[in-house]
Amino acid sequence: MLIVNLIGLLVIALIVWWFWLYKGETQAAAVDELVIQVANGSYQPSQIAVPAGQATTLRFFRSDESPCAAWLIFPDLDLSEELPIGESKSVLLPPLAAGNYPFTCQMQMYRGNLVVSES
Ligand SMILES: [Cu+2]
Repeated sequence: MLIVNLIGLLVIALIVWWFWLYKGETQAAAVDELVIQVANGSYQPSQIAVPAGQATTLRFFRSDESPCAAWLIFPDLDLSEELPIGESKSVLLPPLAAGNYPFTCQMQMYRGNLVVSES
């Protein structure tokens, strides 16, 4: 009985970690060359650094067939884009002020963060 409870707790901890705590690696590479992979329940990389005050294009490549992955949402920018499966999709972002702009799938299971900073 105790073992079962422990396993249950472990599974919960793992889920919490995966969906809310795990950040992935920060990607500082030039955004022009970056393709963000949408696969296996995550955006890779999930942390994207872009300069403030200039329009940016992000490229997303969705290989995940889960219907939930179909929509990319930037709640703070009032922006949502449909991502086709197996194609690269460019998403245009307006010039932004410095700050963090999270992006998610429809149900907020996939999470990423756009880090905008003054260069
Ligand atoms: Cu989702």
